Amino acid sequence: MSRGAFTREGLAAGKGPGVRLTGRVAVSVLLAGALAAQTRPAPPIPKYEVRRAASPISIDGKVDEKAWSAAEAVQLAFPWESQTGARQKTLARLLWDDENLYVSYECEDADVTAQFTGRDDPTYRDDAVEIFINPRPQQQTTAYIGLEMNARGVLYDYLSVAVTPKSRLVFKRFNLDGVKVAASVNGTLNNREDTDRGWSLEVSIPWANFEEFSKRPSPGASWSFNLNRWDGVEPDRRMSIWSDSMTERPNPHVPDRFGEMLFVQ
Ligand SMILES: [Ca+2]
Ligand SMILES: [Ca+2]
Ligand SMILES: [Ca+2]
Repeated sequence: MSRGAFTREGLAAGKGPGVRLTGRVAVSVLLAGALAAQTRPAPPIPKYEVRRAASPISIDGKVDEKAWSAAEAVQLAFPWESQTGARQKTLARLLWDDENLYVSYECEDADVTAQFTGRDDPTYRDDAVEIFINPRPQQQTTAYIGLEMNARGVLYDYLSVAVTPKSRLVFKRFNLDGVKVAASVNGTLNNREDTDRGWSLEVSIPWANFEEFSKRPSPGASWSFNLNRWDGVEPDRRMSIWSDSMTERPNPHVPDRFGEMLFVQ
């Protein structure tokens, strides 16, 4: 297979360790050990300034529009030493305009793999990139919207709501309206015998999806979010992340550790 672009419109994503699906909701129970005290020092909560897109972005999985060159690129880190997967670089960028929030990922990857093809499939078991968005950081019991997207551009989207300090409900039947996701593979998807170069992904999310949380952002508005990536095939998997969640085992679902999303002109 050669380089291909996969587009899904109206797709959604879920979560990794400690997730149990029960009927209408997925109950995410954070394992006690996952929140155990860490010996590594906690990095400061990072801040990302989301700039306005100065020109149109085509959601085709290729991060080559002129607008992207003005966005700050963040590189995901590898906090979990116990994992055995390759440490492959990821750059992520965000932009906004009057219609959408835009997110892009560029993933170096010598072996691009993704099996799931249906919306709300467990794409986090594939090569996948994720973003969790909390448009109302001042809320007491944190709810956020998750998007987990594999190298085919298949989306698992959900609403995650805290029910106790250590457990969350994951509503995967929540589907973002008008979301567009596309991935582009530079290599051969699911051919494990050759060496790939990587894959990239773009997503656009219309603002109306956040209206129960927050009015549309204007310059100076501050939301919170985190970015992460699952890479590799079991047993050699690895998670990388923007703001270290400070869990003992890989677990990005810690909204107290989300970074700041500051909207600027
Ligand atoms: Ca593009
Ligand atoms: Ca991979
Ligand atoms: Ca969904």
